[in-house]
Amino acid sequence: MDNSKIKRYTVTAALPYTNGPVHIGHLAGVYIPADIYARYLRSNKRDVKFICGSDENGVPITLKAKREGITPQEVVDKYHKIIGDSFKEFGVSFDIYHRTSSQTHHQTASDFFKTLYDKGIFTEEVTEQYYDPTAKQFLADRYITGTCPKCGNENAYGDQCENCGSTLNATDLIHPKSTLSGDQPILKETKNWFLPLDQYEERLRKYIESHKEWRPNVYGQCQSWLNAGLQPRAMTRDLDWGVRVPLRDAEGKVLYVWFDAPIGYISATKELCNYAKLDVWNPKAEEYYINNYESDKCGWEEYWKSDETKLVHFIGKDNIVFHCIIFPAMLMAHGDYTLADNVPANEFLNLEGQKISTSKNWAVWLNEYLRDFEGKQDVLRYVLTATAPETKDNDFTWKDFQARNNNELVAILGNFVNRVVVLTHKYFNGAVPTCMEITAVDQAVIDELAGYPEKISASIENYRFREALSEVMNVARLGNKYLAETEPWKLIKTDEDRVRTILHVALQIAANIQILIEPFLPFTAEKLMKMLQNGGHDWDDAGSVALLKRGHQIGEATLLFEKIEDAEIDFQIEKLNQSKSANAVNNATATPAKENINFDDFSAMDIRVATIVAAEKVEKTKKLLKLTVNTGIDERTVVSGIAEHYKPEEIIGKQVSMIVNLAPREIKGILSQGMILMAENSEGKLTFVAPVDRFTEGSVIR
Ligand code: B3M
Ligand code: ZN
Repeated sequence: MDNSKIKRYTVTAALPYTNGPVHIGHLAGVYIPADIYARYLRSNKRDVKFICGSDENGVPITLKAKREGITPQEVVDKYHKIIGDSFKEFGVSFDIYHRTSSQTHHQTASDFFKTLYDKGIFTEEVTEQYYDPTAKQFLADRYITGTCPKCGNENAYGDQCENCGSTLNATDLIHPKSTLSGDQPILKETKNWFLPLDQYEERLRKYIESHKEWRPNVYGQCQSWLNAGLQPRAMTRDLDWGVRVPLRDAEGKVLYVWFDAPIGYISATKELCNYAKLDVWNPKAEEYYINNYESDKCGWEEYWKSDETKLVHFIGKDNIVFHCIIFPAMLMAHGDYTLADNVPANEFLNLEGQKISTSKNWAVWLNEYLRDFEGKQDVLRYVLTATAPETKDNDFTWKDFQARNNNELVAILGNFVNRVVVLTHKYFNGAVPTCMEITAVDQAVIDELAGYPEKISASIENYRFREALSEVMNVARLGNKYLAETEPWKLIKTDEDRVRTILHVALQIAANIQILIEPFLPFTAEKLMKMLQNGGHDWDDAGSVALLKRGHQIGEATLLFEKIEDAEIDFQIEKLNQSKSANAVNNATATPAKENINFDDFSAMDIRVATIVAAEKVEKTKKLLKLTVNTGIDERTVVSGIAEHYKPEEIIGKQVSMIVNLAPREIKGILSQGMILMAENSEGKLTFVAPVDRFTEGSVIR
């Protein structure tokens, strides 16, 4: 977009699903880069609205509620607060953190849908969907389990088998079961409204192709969607949680969560501008919304419907299609709206070499981080920006976190600022000394400094935040190099005037860092502001060496960063290892597999179907039963350790599997000739392994 045309910016960050807290992957992928961008724009005195909120509709919320035995509203209330607090604590500077369960949102989304409906955009389609007659409701894919047709996993979901990774349709499942009642669901016809994406394909292609500057991962994904051909997609769902479909014949239907969620950006902007206020909200009313808007303080429409507005969506890579294809198609269909100028989607952040997983607790949760590293928000912001997954998946490791803190933040940035402030106090009682005579060395530093703001701006405006941050660190490196070369601590005895100039220049470098680091490390910028007693500067002032006037009194030296010790890192690694072993217990209750054997080893075992014909307790033992077994070959005695699980009279007549060629052993004076096979679970419970149907004794098992 032509920069001279831009009057204002609408910057959005993906609305997090409100079914759990946020972790470092969210922060690195979306919220830190978005915050850097918004802060940078503000520092440049640009008009910006930085928009976010909770995504509170959709099936994941209702599932979470079911699992926890609370209502969906309780789920979203809980996590809206937790997530909102985390963002605040990490200095993510949204102008509004809204929520899609709000009245303004329901109204806006409903209104949007109705506009499209009235324009005749949607196609109506009747399809057959699974329905639970007991629970009296249609079943979202995640509410159906059954046997995977591909791998036979009995606990596959209606949309996916987690065992073999196949994407499924609910109707593919063998023996489908409703998770609500446990009953087999029936197929029932239902009507839904579809957005004919295929009709927007050409316009979308033009739109995408006019943005060749987008990140290759984003551009490439859009191309592959378009090349595969777009299909109509249902914009309504049979569900009882979400924004109700504002039509008379749509009882029990809500808007598809990916229809309403991006509209959440718009409703948040409205809320921010104090726009939509309804007198009454009566979902039972014939009309679901009444245009009774009160005021529009900041003019929300300017932020969405003007070609002088630059709209930028910050998202993770799994949301690309929704922001680059579906939402733009919705906006095109509506007609009045501006399309995004860029969608800088990040790839994923892994943790210690593994995919972050909420369910496996393989994550660094923001609330836990703050408990363990109190006041160290900027350390995490720094590390997550320095290792941001901008072009490919990246890995967060605790060792790297420690190294970047100790070797970069402490040793480069903190060290430079500390030295300058301490020396100024020591030699000049904390007053900015006068700049005396500028030497060639000073001039070279001043010139280099002057070039940084533009370089950093260019990186930020092109969404290369890692690069931008490393340039800011180069300013601190420049400062350190300058001090090392000029050695004011040596000169002070012989040439005080020279020291005045050096510290004057060095203090200006520190004041520049304060401005340039603010979008990235706002807490550090704040500390610097106090230390230098330097307020009121913004991006335009950076590059200058006249930020701190001579005689200006600076504040006390405080440490910007402190070393992180091995013990703190070991503790974090240990914590992760614990979730790893907890997962091993929870997920795979089975003991690990034994080493492979060859087929001969297996076929050496003679396993047969046998029937227990008599059973009695072995005296003076708790665990043993003496069994008489018909093996088909003979009748023989076997001593078996099952007395705590079965009474002798219970098992007479039972069929079992038995190894008949195991060398006989004497147990408690009884010769045991063979072994009965038992299955044992992780709690030590035993059960017989038997043929499913009654079978002839002596039948070979192989
Ligand atoms: N809540 C998906 C996610 O958290 C979704 C983003 C909505 S943005 C409009 O990945
Ligand atoms: Zn499968």
